Order: sequence, then C-alpha cells, then structure tokens
Amino acid sequence: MSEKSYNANDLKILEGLEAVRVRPGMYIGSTGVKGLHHILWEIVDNSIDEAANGYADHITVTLHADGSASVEDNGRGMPTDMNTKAHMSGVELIFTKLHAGGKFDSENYAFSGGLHGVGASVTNALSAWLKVEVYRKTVFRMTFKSYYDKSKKKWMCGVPEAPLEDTGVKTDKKGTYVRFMPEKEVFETVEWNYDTVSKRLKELAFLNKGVRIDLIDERTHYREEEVTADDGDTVLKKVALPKKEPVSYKYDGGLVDFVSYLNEGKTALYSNTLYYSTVKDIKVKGAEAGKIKIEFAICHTKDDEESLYSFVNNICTVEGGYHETGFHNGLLKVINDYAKNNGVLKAKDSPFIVDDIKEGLTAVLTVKMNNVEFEGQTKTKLGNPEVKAPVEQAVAEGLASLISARGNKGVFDEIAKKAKFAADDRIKHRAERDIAKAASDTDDLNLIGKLAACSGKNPDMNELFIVEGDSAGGTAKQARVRQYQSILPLRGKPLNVQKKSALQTLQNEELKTLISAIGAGFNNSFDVEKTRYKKVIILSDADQDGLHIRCILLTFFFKYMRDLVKAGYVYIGMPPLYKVYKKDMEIYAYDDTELDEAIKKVGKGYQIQRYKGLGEMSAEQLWDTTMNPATRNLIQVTIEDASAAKDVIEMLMGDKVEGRKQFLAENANFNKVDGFIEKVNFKRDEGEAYD
Ligand code: TTJ
Repeated sequence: MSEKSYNANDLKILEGLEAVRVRPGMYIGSTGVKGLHHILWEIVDNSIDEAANGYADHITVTLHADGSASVEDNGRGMPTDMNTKAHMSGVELIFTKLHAGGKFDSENYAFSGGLHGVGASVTNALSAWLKVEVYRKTVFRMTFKSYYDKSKKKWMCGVPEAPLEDTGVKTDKKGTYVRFMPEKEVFETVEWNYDTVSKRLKELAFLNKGVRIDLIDERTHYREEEVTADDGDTVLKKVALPKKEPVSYKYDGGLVDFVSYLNEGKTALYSNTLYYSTVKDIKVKGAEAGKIKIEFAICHTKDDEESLYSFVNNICTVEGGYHETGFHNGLLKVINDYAKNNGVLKAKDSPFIVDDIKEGLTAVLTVKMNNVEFEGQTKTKLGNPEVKAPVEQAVAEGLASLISARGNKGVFDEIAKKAKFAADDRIKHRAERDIAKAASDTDDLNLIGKLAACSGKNPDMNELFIVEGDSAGGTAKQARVRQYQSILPLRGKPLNVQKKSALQTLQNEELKTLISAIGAGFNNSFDVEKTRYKKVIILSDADQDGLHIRCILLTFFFKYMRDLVKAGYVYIGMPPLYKVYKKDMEIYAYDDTELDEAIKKVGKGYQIQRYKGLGEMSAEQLWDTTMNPATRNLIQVTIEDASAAKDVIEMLMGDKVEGRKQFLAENANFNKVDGFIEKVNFKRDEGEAYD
C-alpha cells in the first residue's frame, strides 16, 4: 500500500476566523437549527472522508449531557507535525485558518465532502470551546476557546489555549476525537435534534458501505405534561423520559441496502436490486483523483411514483440537477433498446419517454466529483452540466452489463413491461385530452354535419335528442324547436363499449360525435359543468333493436360520463304505442293495459291510432308524442338503471339462447322489458310548451 506522505506543509493558508463570527450566515447558511447542525456535519464530514478513502471504518458521534457534541474516528489521525510556512501544527492550522485542510488537496483525498467545504475551522469559530485528541502511538491534545475581549471590544474566537501537546501517554488507538460546545451567543438554539442527527448518520452509513457509525445520546429528554396546580391553574410539568439507547448503523450492502430501506412497506417488482459502480473498489486509496465517480442502485416497485435519491459528495441533491438528467437518459436508452430487442416495443410503437421509465422507480444515485456548483432555492441542485454525459454513459454501460448478468433477464422484462404499461396509459390519456379539447371547440361541430344543433346557448334550456335511425332523425329535425332542441341521428347500432377500451371507444365516429356534441369531455376528463345540454334524451323504438341501442347508450354514459347520469341529465324518451281519440279528446297509451283504460275513458265512438315506430310517425305526431315538453313522456335515468343496462345487453346478445327466448317471451312490450324502466320514476315532464 503506497501511502502518500501528508504533512502540515500540504495545507494551504487562507484567512482568520473573525470573519466567521461577524457573518455566520455566509459560512453556515443560517444561525437557526439548520446552521447549528451544519457545524456538526463539518466535523463529521472529515471522518467520513477518512473512511471513504479507506483509512477508517468506525465513527462515533456523541451528544453529551452538557450540550456539546463529539466525533471520533479510527483513521490515521489529523496531521500533528509542524507546518513550516505557518509555524504551527497541522491540527492548529485546520482549526484556526479558514479553508485550510487536506481535503482541498486532491493529492491526498480523491474527493472531499463538506456541505460548502468551509471546514472544521468554522465549527471552531462558532463554538464556546473545542477540544481535539489525536491518537498516533501517543495521545496529542489541543483546546480552543472563544471569549469576549473587553479591552479590544471584540469576540476572540477559536483561540488556542496552548500549542498542540504530545502528552506522551501511549495509546493503541489510532484516529481523531473532536468535541465542541456550540456558542449560545451565535445560535438561536443550541439543542441538537436527535432525529436530524440520526437520520443523517444513517444516510451516511448507507452511502459509505461497511462503515460503522454509532450515535450515543447522553442527554436527558423531557416530555411536557399538563398538571393542575393547587390554585386550579394548569401548568406544564417536565417529565424525564428514559435515556435513548445507543444506535449503530452499518450497511455492508451500501446503496443496495439503501434502496431496500426506501422500498420498505412497498411491493418490489423483482427481487434483484440492480447495482453498479464505476469504481470497482470504492475504497481504493486516493483513487483516480479528478475523475467523476458514479454509483447507483435500482429496484422498481409496483407503485407509480418515482423515488430517486441523488447525492453529490454525500450531499443529498433534493432539487436534482444534471446528474439526475444523465441518470434518466441512460436508463431510458437501455430500457428502450431492451424493449425493442425483446418484443415489448413493436415496430409501430414509438419509444418510451422519460416519464414512462420513472413509474415505480426507486433508485439511489451518488456522484463524487470536484468543483461542485450547487444551485437552486435550497442550494441542493447540481449545476455542473459537464456531469450529465458521464453519468448517462455510466448508467447505460452499467445497465447493459447487468442485462447479461445471471438472473437479471426477468428483471429487465418486468421493467420494460412496466414502462410499456405507463406509455400506453400516457398515450390513451393524451388521446382523451385531445378529444375533450376538440369537443370544447365549437367549430368542430360544423365538421360533424350529422348533428342538427340548436341555436340557443343555454344548457338549462337545451335538449339533445339521440334518435335511432336516419329516417326518424329526419322527422325529428322537422318537428323540433330549433332554438332549444338538437337532433343527433344514429345510423345503425352504436359501438357496444362494454368490452372496449376508452381508446377504441374514441375511434368510433358515432360516439365521437356524441362526445363532441355534449362538449364536456370524456372519461377522466369529463366535466359535467361543461355540458351543453341538461337534457340528453335517448329516442329509440319500442322493439328489441331499440332496447339494445338504448342499453348500449346507457352503458356508454355510465362508463364515460357518469356524472351526467348522476346529475339527472340523461333521459329516455317514451313514444306511445297507441292514441285513443274522439272529436276533442285524445289519450296516449304506452302499453295494452293503458290502452284498455284509455278506451274506457274516451267512451263511445273512440278511435285508435297505432304507432309502429318512430320512423313511421309524421313530424306532427312525433312532436306531440315525444318532443313537446307539454305532452311527452320522459324517464329520468338513475345511476342504477345505467349500471343495469349492460346486463340487459348481455341477455339480448349473449349466447344463452334459452334465457333470451324466455326473457323475450315474458317481455313482449319492449318499452318495459328493460328491467330497469320499472324501477325508475315515470316522470311526466312539466315543461311549458314552446311557442
Ligand atoms: C489525512 O492523512 C494524513 C493524516 O491525517 C489525515 C486526516 O486528516 N485524517 C483525519 C482527520 N481523520 N479524521 C479527521 C478528522 C476527524 C474529526 C472528527 C474532525 C476533523 C477536523 C478531522
């Protein structure tokens, strides 16, 4: 193992600590609880760097009862020798000079962490005191203090009590120990948050596989309890909680364990987590300084959200950036190639887009690099564009090599299938949106031609008649009140949507016209508030075909415009079967029982007119019997009726011949065979006659 010589002369000297006290925010972001923890991370990062470079494998963080915090590692120990230029020890240099530290020298460390890389001296500057011990055969010790100098009228901060002392005490330990007390004068709060600390240490343990990180909390935590005092007032009483047990984080699987942790409580799509690193042994000493290191782990879940956690030099890039773009592009390329080569994407299919491969993706991506630029609201967005291409390439190469690895074929099949599913869904929804958009575009209606649209624009007044057959449609057009009544003739039977997808439904011209005419969208995008008609009336004959058409339309409304039914805007128009009349008297009858009653009422000299079908009525007859609000008979469709409609279709069209024969025999009058008409409220329409 060729260890580079590293001594105090390697440290570069920059500036003094007063600047930090004057403007703490410039160095640690804020003096709130976040800034407080920042000065702990500055210390922890040094031990993490030592571990990441292979020199330490155990770090202990202690939150002491007095409010101080300490960090210890079993690394090489901070430099104890003299820096000849600065005339001080390496330890003193690191804690008293800004930006001084081996970590800025890529000769000794391949990459450095550090949130903003301000270094341990910032922690010293913002601490009431700080103590260091270095274990290198003997124990070295040094203490720094901050105090207000009354004669100079200023804060003196991080001042050494004495130069670094070699105590001469022999030790078997190796490493560094730093304990410090955050300065109450500086911070709004000096209370460490256990959850913040433990969460970050756990994260660091995931990111640095095999490194054991212990957290010891020696403080007493309290719970506040309301108690009633003697005078009847309620006061808060502090109740001590049991001490926190020490915790130890160590993950030999690193990012793979991280992904499993993120997927806890979810269902994984496959059992092998995909893992790749551009560095075979991440702990190669001083590995390839200056080059970007990329590592990732992927395991999809059956969910549809993405959880991608990305890190740059161990800092979580919540806002993403160029490395995430590269990651997505690399993944997209490999999954597209795989899907094409394995028949998941057919020649006619367009390739997946990034959104398709994000669904259910759980991944951790880490990048280690120099000269990091953080951008964004919270400075957690990687702003180095040069990172995109190498990440994309690493991900593409890494995944390509994983495809041929044993046991991974099924994994990629699952990923490709999941992407295909997402893509199909996306395409379907886009088609629906397009239709909905076209439908709200009035000009489109003129293209349709078949619809005889009313001239009025008030949905409360307007009625849409869906009429069976061109001939009845023609008659209805003559009979209608042009201002309020629209006629849409249906040629033959409309598509039975029950077993069809939304997309197939949209490809049907007849239904497309209907969707456009109603103008309120379709399926998920349907908005009943936008309907052009508050009465949509199905007019079909009282025979088997008419019943079938009616049921198909109801099924369509139930499936794709359910709110229209719920709002009570869907009706069935009931043409009568008979008219019983005499001079100045006439009664319509809708079945044979009603016919008998009508005959009795009209009495001697009655005549009977029998209607065969809508198409055979004159415009005047159609107006009187089915279109004139004063005399017509409408049935308001309920949601139960609409949902029952598909069962009727099955009865009529299914292959159970016996059942059908019996059904038809029992229900000779097709106006009543629906099975649902019986249930609905037979509602005489109370509208005024139009003039
Ligand atoms: C770098 O290589 C030569 C010997 O010194 C090495 C070094 O600086 N190691 C090191 C520093 N390990 N741990 C630290 C460290 C630990 C804490 C807790 C705080 C600080 C400022 C540094």
